[in-house]
Amino acid sequence: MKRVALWAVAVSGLGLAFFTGSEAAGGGGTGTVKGVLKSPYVRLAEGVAFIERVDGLKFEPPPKNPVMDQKNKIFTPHLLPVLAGTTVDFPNTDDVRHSVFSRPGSKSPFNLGQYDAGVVKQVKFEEVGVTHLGCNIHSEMSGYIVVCQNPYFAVTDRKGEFTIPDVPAGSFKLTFFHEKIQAVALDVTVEAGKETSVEFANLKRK
Ligand SMILES: [Cu+2]
Repeated sequence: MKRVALWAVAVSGLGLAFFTGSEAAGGGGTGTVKGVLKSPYVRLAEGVAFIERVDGLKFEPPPKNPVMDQKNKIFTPHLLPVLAGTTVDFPNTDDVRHSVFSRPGSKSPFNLGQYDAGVVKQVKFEEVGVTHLGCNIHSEMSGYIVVCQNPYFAVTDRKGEFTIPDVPAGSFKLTFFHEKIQAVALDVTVEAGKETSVEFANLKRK
């Protein structure tokens, strides 16, 4: 009888990763990637660090839609990373109308039109890449949706630090998105039960 390993692991509450087959990356256990973006711009806005691509695994969007709120005329959170295939809720919790759209150059173009307080609109993000949000009524509103190929991503804190847990053992490209910093990629090797430390240094402003 051919033995096929099949199990599911919760990934940071973001969804499920299904590891299939003995040769899949999941067969080797998981480790943690811890790192930092060394740049003064991390204090101005958060970024997101993510593994570019993980092959051999199937990822399911989270059962509960992540939320990009509009509150006090601010996109909240300012930056939302999601797994490809995820539907994002865009509630309007202000008492004024908003008109959310994707700015030029966005990977997933859309325009929700004007809508009232209390209304929730939805957008499904299929394409891997960055979408820059704007509002046609409040030009100062700005936010980002970063769509990733896999659920191994983490938002940076005010020091630029991030932790990506439960990454399958293997070798990957680790990169990031930050609105003010030019992206670069690093090679990382993740070992089961271990923590891999990375540092993005000598970063340039966009
Ligand atoms: Cu608005």
